[in-house]
Amino acid sequence: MIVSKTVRAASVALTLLAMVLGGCDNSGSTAGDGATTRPAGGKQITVGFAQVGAESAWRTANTDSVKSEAQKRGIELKFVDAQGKQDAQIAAVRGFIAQRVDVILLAPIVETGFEPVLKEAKAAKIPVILSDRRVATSDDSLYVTFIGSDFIEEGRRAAEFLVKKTGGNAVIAELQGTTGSAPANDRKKGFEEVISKHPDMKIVLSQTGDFRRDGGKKVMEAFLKSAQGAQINALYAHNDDMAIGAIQAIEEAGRKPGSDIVIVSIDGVRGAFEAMAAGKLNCTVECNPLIGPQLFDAVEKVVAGEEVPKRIQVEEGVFTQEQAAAELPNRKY
Ligand code: GZL
Repeated sequence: MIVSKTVRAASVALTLLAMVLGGCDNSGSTAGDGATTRPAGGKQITVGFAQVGAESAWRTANTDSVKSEAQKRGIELKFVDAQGKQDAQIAAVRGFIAQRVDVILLAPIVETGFEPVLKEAKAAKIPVILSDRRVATSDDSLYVTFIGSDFIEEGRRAAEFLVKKTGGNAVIAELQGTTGSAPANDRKKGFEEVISKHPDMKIVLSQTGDFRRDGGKKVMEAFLKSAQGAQINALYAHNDDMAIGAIQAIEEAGRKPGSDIVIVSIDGVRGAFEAMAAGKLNCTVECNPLIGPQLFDAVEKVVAGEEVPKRIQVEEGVFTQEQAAAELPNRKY
């Protein structure tokens, strides 16, 4: 077929325009340095990722894992940092639907309120993969799979450590994660399930620090100034960042974190291992953020029309002070 030079030039310009607009839309940049290489022989896959925010070291490691894995596989990643706002996350998903991405990755900030936009994605025949956190829905056709940790088990492991460390006798302060989020709900549930078997272990103060270091510090300062402050001899923090903030508050109050107040937290970030090596944190329950490879294995299966299990677990361990120094060099986040 003979195509005039003018028509060919116009179609090249239009394709280029579409690629430029698609790569730099307001939903963020493509992965890594923006360059994406088409996988050998494969269709260029485009994924939209609506991330929670950048509230903790865990989240930063999680974002890096997703971006670097997309880059490695030549997958175009449209990334949105929702900065902890659910309506921004919902708007991002709507944007991905409008851009007709191949797959949507969603790390839902909270468990509820996402069903309407998930129904829109389903109506648009764009598969959704839940990353890191789950949504509360009775209709599991709204997402292909949920890839994340077992937060209830993480809460149990934190409590089991504290039972052993305190001999089943503790006055506990609790720093909760983001209100309404699956990790906060489930870590509380798993922890309480275990301590309910120990009548001398009581949570006397509990409040959200929103998974943030400054939140943990601020709330712990208030706990220590409260009427029960002097009795607190154990702290359960839903993540390491809040524990690290609380450690600062405990020291500023003239008490010794890790001994006057036994501290257990969750994530297993580098800062937790440094705090344990310094004797200021007693245990961190690992919650692995490096799920980029598992997420994109699932993306590629979905695009290829292959089956993906509804639930993909992330394996993780528990680390105490005694192991911290030796384990530190091995930590990848
Ligand atoms: C858990 C993740 C939590 C981490 C926090 O999978 O959603 O959110 O525990 C992070 O550090 O902010």
